[in-house]
Formats: sequence, structure tokens, C-alpha cells
Amino acid sequence: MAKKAEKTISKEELKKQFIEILHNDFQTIPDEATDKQVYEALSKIVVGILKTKRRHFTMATQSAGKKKVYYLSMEFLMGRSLKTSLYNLEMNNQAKEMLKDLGISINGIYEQEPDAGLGNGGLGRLAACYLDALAADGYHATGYSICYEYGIFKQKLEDGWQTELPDNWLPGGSVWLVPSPTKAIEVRFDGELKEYWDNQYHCVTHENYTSVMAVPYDLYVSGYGSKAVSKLRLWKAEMASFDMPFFNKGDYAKALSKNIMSQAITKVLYPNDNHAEGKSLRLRQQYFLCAASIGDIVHQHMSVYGTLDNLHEKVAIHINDTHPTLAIPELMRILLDDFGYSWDKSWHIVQNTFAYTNHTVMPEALEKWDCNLLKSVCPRIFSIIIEINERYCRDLWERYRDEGKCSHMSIVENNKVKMATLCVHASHSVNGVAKIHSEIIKRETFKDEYLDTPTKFKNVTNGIAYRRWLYQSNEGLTELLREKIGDGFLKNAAELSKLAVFKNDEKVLNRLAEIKKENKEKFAKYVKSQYGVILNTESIFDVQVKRLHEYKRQQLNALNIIAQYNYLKANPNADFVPKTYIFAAKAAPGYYMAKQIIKLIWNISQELKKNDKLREKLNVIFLEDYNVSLSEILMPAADISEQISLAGTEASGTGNMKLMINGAITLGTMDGANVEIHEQVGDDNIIIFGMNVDEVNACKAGYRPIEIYNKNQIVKQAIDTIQYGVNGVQFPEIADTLKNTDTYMALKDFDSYQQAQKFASECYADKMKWQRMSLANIAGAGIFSADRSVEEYAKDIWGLTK
Ligand code: DL6
Repeated sequence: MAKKAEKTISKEELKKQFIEILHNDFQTIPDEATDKQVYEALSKIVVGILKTKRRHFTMATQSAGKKKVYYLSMEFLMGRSLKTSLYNLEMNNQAKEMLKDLGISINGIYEQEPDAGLGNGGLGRLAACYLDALAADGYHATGYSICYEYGIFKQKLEDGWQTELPDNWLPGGSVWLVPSPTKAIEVRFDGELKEYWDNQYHCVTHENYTSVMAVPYDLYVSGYGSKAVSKLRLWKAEMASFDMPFFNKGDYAKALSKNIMSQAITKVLYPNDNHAEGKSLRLRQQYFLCAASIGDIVHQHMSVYGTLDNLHEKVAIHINDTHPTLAIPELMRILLDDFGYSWDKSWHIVQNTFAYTNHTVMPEALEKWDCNLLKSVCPRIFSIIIEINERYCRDLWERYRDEGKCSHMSIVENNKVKMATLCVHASHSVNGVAKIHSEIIKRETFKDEYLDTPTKFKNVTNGIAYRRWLYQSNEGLTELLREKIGDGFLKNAAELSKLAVFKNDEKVLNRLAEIKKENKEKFAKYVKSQYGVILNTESIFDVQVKRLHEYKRQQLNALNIIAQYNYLKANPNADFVPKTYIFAAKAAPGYYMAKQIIKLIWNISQELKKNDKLREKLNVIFLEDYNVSLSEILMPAADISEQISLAGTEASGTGNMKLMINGAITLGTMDGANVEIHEQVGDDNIIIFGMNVDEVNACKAGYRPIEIYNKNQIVKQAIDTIQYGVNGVQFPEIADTLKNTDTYMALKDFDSYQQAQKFASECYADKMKWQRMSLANIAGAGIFSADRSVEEYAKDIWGLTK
């Protein structure tokens, strides 16, 4: 572990700087400053501290000749920075006290910060967690992404229908961004290639291209108890210069259109999760990120070492899913065209520099770019991909002499470039994100590639920046842990296991129950203030929060709630442990069925509003606009963590880890990281239901959901309710899909799910038993720290040293 960082700043020094900034930047004094000005002044101090720390850390890394890692991702779902930075820098108490002295409460100040929502869900949040963990573990890390002007849309429900509003985060978020215009990189789009021979050398030039400048904005990311600071470099597109030739010729429209095209590149995040859209602007975004980042890495490396010969020894570049794949041919281009390396030497450097993580097995998310589009947007890159493929196919043919195998393994197929295939071939390491997922990609997604190069394939189970959801969000639990096991768990999550010795200590179990109750009350207060809805904090808080996707099976949860509703209507006096189902989920704007499911859940919540008595036992709430900050209030209040994807579909999941560390019990399938949660806590402390992957595979082919509908009265009645009306609205498409297609086999797992729900209620009714289960989950959560994941990447994949 890295050495503990020195204390950063005293309260008095903090106050001095704070008053100075208020005076110089806002011409105001603490008594008169608005909360927004206080937030900006405090953030500015933190940014200054982080920037200096990063400079020192970079100098130390470079003078020791250590390897650096660069993490390329189209998404970094950062959430807020102020609170997490203050906690990580161990400045939270000084800041709180300093503001208190001035009559200001820090909690209101945190609320001033917009979430940096530069991502859709798990993949983007994982990247953000890894920057935090890389700093905490003491590695020199830089993330690269796009400075989207609009992040993930804000979700508003209108009568239960999702509508999307723009997320204009920059006015409030820009205090965290440090511009570095002198480090801008030129990115060339469009145009055509000219090939010629010069002194027996084959030369290629790119002509008539459009230049777009990538200007970096840096966001510094603190790590807990370490000297390291990570940097997230976000690229903003600006036109190289106004197109004077067109303008002078009087072609104003053309001059302007180039300007508009450039700016469009970094305008908005594509809001799809687990789905590739294939739009030309998205391809431009991807190439823009890759060209700017690789250009920057090469500049930095050259400035330290003066050669690229040792790039792969001093630099690891990680590709977060296939979205930044074009970084591979871009580095080839620079080595070949700008530095004159041979093909073989360039390929050796490239292959030993890049590593790739796969985050999904959903076929619709596996990116394939049309050759014509690639050729027109980035012609030189396309020609390099073609050459990589030709060499690869030749080699495969020589070794296998199997046409079928070669065309299946080819990077280009049916006039499309298969980005994952390119990544696997060009990287020295390929990993999945949970044990089961890493096995599936070897067995199915990349079967041939695995057989061809088995040693490339690895697993790194995901992890979370756990301090954000524990230390920074769950004060009560943090206090209890400190009291019982000391505060070593704040730096080393494995120490959470020390809590296990208290599993039969009634006092500790009662304390856990009290803490959960307090957190539920705090959350209920938030819900009341935001939605005017009163939650019964004596009821089980059963939480399913994640993107809305049929494979995640929110529809299965909804179906069970309807079945319970039907039951309670028929049996109003039945014994029933009261339950509040809490949902939050954004749907991709073009995903029709996902929006229908949101509306269905919302309508169930409205239907329940009509029946006060029944609602005491069964309640549903759909929270709008799920984001990182909302998760920080919700996770500590959860009793049950719903992780109910069809086995074999969720690569890992990370919400499951955030809920577990806050003591929620997982009710889930043997899918993704649930399998490893089960491994950690054992059968008694998790509620597993449904088919496993082998069972799913065995019955997929002949699956006929209509037979279940016809046989199972509870299922039939619940689907009929959906069909004929929930709170006066019919959902025939959902009902039809469930009866006739049910791609994700909700009906097949329904019975088992119902039993699991029933069992969960029985366990909950036995307070001590439930708290024991909860304790086992907290104690078993250490392994899901991103610090652990990052250590594995550093050692097994990137070859970093401390
Ligand atoms: O690895 C992070 C996260 C996993 O936890 C989720 O299980 C997985 O669905 C998600 N994958 C994606 C893939 N998106 N694309 N393209 O978001 O990654």
C-alpha cells in the first residue's frame, strides 16, 4: 500500500485562502456569499491542492522512470467531486469546521455541485471508480475522455412516461476543469489518401482533411491516503481556425458548416447503454478521443524519453470496452507515418502497450463499424485496419487452413469492422469483469480467439470506490465499524472481514438495525421533500436501481409486485411483511419497451395510491433521474438488493457491491458478480433464485413462455392485469412480449423468484437473523473494493510498479 499522505492544509490556512478567493473572484465576504460562491471558492482551493500534488507525483514518477497507465473510455460517470475530494484528502473536518466558524453548513454547499454525468451506467462509473482507486493505490494514472457539453440526460417522468431534458452540467461543474490550451492536439477527419513511392519507400499522405482542435480540460481525482492524484483529461472540440478560403470565396455556409461539425463532436453523450448505434457522429467522437489521447501520450513520452522505442515499457494503455479501439490504428499511424518505424516494430510496440476489457456479451452492444463510413471519416486509420486484418488473416490461414475459421476470426466481415475482434488481436491482454463473465467470453464470445491465444485471456472482477458509498455516505455504519474494528478498513477494505466476529453479538446487531432505520428515515425524508410521498420505514426497502433493460428484468420485479397486489386485494387480512419497492432507472431514449416498463412501474405506484390500507403493506416508488448522488443517499437505506438479470447476461454489476457494503441482502440470480458475492457470504447470507447459465442454455431453444402463462394461474392473472389495465392504462406490448417471446425468460424464473421474495420476507421478520445476514454482507464486501481490482490490473496486466 502507498505511504499515508501528509495532512494537506490547516483550518486557519483554509480559511485564509477561502476569504481571499471570495474577495478576489467574487468581490464578496463570507457573510454575504451565496452557497454557489462558497461551493466554487472551496472547490477552487481543492483543485489547487490536487494540481500541485499531481505535479509532484508526476515528477517523482518520471525521475524514477516508472511506468504510467492511461485509461481510455468514452464514459467517466464522475458524480460530484467536492465531497469525495475533501474526504480523500482528509480535509472534510477542517472544511466543515472552517465553514461552521463562518456560520455556513457544508451539507448545503455539497448540494450546489451538479453531477458530472459523463456516462450511462456501470461502464462509466467503473472508469470513475478506477481513477479514484489508482490514486489510492499510488499509481500514476491518466484517464481520457470527452468533455461532453451535455452529459447523460435528466430524466423527467410525465404521467409516468420518461422524457429527456438536457444535462447542462458545465456552468456549475467547470470549476473542476483546468483548461490547458497549449496542449491542444490537431485531429484530422475526412479527406483522402495519396500514396506514392519516394526512394523505394512507400509513402502515404492524407489530403483535403478537416482539422479539428482537441483542447484538454483536466479534472483531478484524489485518492484516499496516498501521494498520488489521478488526472482525467477531457477533450473539447474546437475548429482549428475559421475556414478563411471558403469564407473569402463567399461560401459562408461551407465555412460555417465546418465550424458547426467540429463543435458537434463534443456536444452530447450518446445515451445508450449496452447498445451500439452506429451513427457517424459517434464514430467521429470515438476517433476524436483516440487521436487526441494517443497524440498526447506520444508527446508526453517523447518529452521524457526522446524516443518511442520503449513506449510499451513505460506506458500501458487500457481500452474500456471497444469504444476507444481506434487508438490502436492511431498509434500504428503515428509510429509508421510520423516516426518511420517498420510495420513489425510498430506492431510489437502496439501489441505490448494495449490491453482491452470487454464489458458485455449483449450482441447488440458489440460494435461493428461500416467500412465505407470508416473510410470516409478517417481514411488512413481505415487503411491501417485493413492491413492489420490482411496480415492477421494470412497468418491464420497459414496456421489453420480453415476457411470458415478464418472468415469468422477475420476483423473485417460483411463490409464491417468488428471492433472487439480488432481489440483482441491487437492487445496483449483481454479481460472480462467477473469470473463468470470471463468464462463466458472464453467459451462463447471469443471462443476461437481464446483457443488461438489462451494466455491473453484474464479475469479482473470489478470493484467500487467503496469509500464513496460507506465513509462518505453512511456515517452511522462508518462510526460503528471504526469503533469495532478500527479505521484500517478505510484504507484496506479487506479489514472489513474483522466485523465477522460480531455475528452473534446482539448489541452490534441491534446497532446495525438502528443505523439502517436512521438511514431509511433520512431517505424517506428526502422522498417526502422531493415527491411528497410518505414511505413506511418499518417496511422492507427493496431496491432495484440500474439502467432499464429487459435483460436486467425490471419486468420480472413488476410482475411479482402485481401478483402480490392481486393476492392482497383478494386477501386483505393476510399476514404480509410490509414492503416498499424502490425503483430508479433511465431508459435509452429510443428504447421503446424500456419506456413502457417504466410507465408500467409508475402506474403500479399510482394504482397503489388509491388504496391506503393495502399501501401500508405494499408500496412502490419510482425515483426520477437516477444518478451517482442519488445512489449515495439510497444505498445506505436499502434492505434488499435486487440483482435479477437472466443468468449469463449481466457481465458483473456494481450496484450489487454498493448495496452489499451497506448491509443490503442480495436477492439475485447466479449472474455476474452475484456469483462472487455468494462465494463471499455463503448460502445463508444471500437469496439466490432462478436458473443458472447452464440451465438457461439448456432450455433456451425450446422455450415457449405461453405454456407457462396457460399453466400458472398467478402468472396468467398478473399478465392479464398488465394487458387489460394498471391504473387505467393497458400495456398490451409488454403482455404480448412476456407471453410470446420473453427473450430474458422472466416467466421461466417467476416461481423461483416468488419463493425467494417470500423467503426474504420470512428472514426479515426474524430481526436478529436479518441483521446477522446484513453483517455478513458488510464483512464480506472488502473484496469488491476498486483498490483490489486496480492492484490486479497493475500487476497482471499493466506491469506497473509503485
Ligand atoms: O463492467 C462495468 C459494467 C458491468 O458491471 C455491467 O454488468 C455491464 O452491463 C456494463 N457494460 C456496459 C457495456 N456497455 N457498452 N457498450 O455498460 O459494464
